[in-house]
Parts: sequence; C-alpha cells; structure tokens
Amino acid sequence: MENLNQIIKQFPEVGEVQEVKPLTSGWINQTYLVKTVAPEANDYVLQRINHQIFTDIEMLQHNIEAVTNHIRQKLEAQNEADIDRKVLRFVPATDGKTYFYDGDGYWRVSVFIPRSQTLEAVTPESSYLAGLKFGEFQAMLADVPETLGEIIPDFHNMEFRMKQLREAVAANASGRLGEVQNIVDAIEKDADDMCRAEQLYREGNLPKRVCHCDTKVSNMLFDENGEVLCVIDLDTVMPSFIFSDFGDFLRSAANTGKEDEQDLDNVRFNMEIFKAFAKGYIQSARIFLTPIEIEMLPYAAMLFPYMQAVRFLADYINGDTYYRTQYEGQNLTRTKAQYKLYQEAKAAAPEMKAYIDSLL
Ligand code: GN1
Ligand code: MG
Repeated sequence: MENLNQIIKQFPEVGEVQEVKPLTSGWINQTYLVKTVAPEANDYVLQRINHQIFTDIEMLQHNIEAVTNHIRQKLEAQNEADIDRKVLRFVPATDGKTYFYDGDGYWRVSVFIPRSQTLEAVTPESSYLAGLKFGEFQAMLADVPETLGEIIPDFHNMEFRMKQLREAVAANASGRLGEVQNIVDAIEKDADDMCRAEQLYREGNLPKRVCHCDTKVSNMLFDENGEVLCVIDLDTVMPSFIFSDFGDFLRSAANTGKEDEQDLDNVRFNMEIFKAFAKGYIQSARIFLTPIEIEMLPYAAMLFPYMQAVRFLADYINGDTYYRTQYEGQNLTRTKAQYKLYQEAKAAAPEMKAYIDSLL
C-alpha cells in the first residue's frame, strides 16, 4: 500500500487518505477504493489501466474526458441536482493530465459515487431502465464536439472478426480445427449476411456514432431507490454502429443461460427482457436514430451473439490466447452457447421487428 499512497499523492485533490482497499469490479483494470480522512469529503477510485489492451492511454483519456465533460455540461444546462453522482469525474494529476505514469504502469483517479450499487441480475424493470439510460447516453453524445479515437480499432467490425477467424482456421495453431470444422462451416454460411452493416457503411448508408461498446447491466450504477444514476466503465467509448450498444446488452441480458452454458436447452432469447430494453431504448434514442438504424435493431440482437461466437471460436482454434479460460475447452463451450443464442435470436427476429414497429 506504500506504493499506492505515493501514487495517490500525484493527485492532490484527494487529500489525506485513511485507507486504500481493492474494489472487485472487472478484471481488465485493477481498481481500488481510496477512503479519505475528512468525513464529508469525497472518496475516490484509483485504477491501474491495463495498457496491454488499451495501448494508447493518451487517446483513452482524451475520449473519456471529452465524454464526461460533455455530459456534465448537459446536466448543468438542465439544472440537474447531484451531478457528481450522475457522471464520472476524473481528477487531474500534478501535471494537469488525468493519468499518471509511474515508469511502469498508468494510473487514474475518479470521484467515488456514494450510495450507489450495481445489479447482479436483469429484470424487465431494470432492463427498461438500462435501455432508457443507454439511449440517453448516446443521445447526449450525439453532438460531442471532439472527434473520439477508435480505442480498439475494428472492435465491433464483423468483417474484421471473420478475417481473424479465417486466419485462425488457416494457421490451425492448436490443431483443434478438425473438431470444430462443422461450426466453422455453419458460421461461414451466414457470414455475408452478418457483415451487412459494414457493407451499408461503405455505401454511405449507415453512420458511426459515439457508443459505449460495453453495455451490460453491471456498467450502470443504481441509487438506493433503484433509479439509474450513472453509466460507468467508459474505456471502450468510441465511434461504432449505434446498434452495437443495443445488441451487446441483449447478448448478455436476454440470454436465459450462462455465457458458457453447457446445456444448450437453457440458452434461449428472453423476449420479456428484449421488449423492456427496446421500449426504454426507443423512448430515449428515437430522436436521433435514422430509419435504417431502427430497422437494424433486430439484426443487432442477432449480430452480437454471432460475433461473440466467432471471437470465441477463433480464440479456441488459436489455442486460447485472448480470453482467460477457467477450464479446458471453455472457449468451445462459449462458442456453442453463443451460437445457440444467435439461432434463438434469429428465430425471434420477426417478433422483435413487430414489437419495435408497435413502439413507433
Ligand atoms: C470482454 O471483460 P469484459 O467482459 O469487459 C471483451 C468483450 C466481450 C466480452 C465477452 C476488450 O469484455 O468485447 O464481449 O469479454 N472486451 C474486450 O465476455 O475484448
Ligand atoms: Mg469492460
């Protein structure tokens, strides 16, 4: 902790520290809660940024500052109360930057949002609120003046993910290809169709906009009354297709099974969660969505389990080099579960479309 205290001293606003303890949220960055001595003063969150994944820290923090400053200005213009609980604020280090490099790692500090909680399970009620909030988040960022960098290039680019799979297949580094050839073939059959967003983008018919790119219920803070306070985990905020945030949320929230479910009968697409989320999302996002973006929402709900199956499968064939695994074959189990979810979503697409039409 000695070392951590030295790092915290680089962020003068924090003041006198009472204790520093690990906060268990996510495995990408290391996160600590910094409790301060003064009773009414803010507490803080200290994070060591994973710069293996986020290699351009300057761009990362530029994106996050642009986003949080813009949201803060909007909340101020609306005369919102309690703004420090509704948008993250990153604290400057002595040189004025919102991060500090200690010669080995990159660190940043944000204000801890008191009396907040994350939800473990998604219910129709919280799914509705999440839809409303992620739509509002996108709507607020629709006119962000700065250009945001693509922090992980091609992150949600389906053509790029297919290319990675095809390279994995060609190299067959793990020798596992024979075992999964039938899944590769099934995936290939739908590839052109699933890459149609990239096609529309090239033709100038689909824009990219600022998205969150890691929408899950755990990336949202709720207050003591179950109201949404704030969207968190802004590392992947970048330009993408707007429906990324729609499809990615449903990939985890509307799956009735686990991400690596063994029993595929448990993997179904939960229409109640879908409807609640779509209702909230359309309510807050329809002011800026184009007709084609709305039309592609059911496609997005299919795309994300499909893309995730492709990513897990490529990693399995590569010999598990990207996703951490807890047991032998987990990436293959994940692949099958995500592929099953894709099939379920595909079957539900007409019902999704009818429901969305009924909201408009
Ligand atoms: C990774 O670690 P987590 O859950 O935040 C991945 C996502 C995947 C997800 C699948 C930077 O996110 O894109 O959808 O695993 N993030 C990165 O569980 O690759
Ligand atoms: Mg994350």
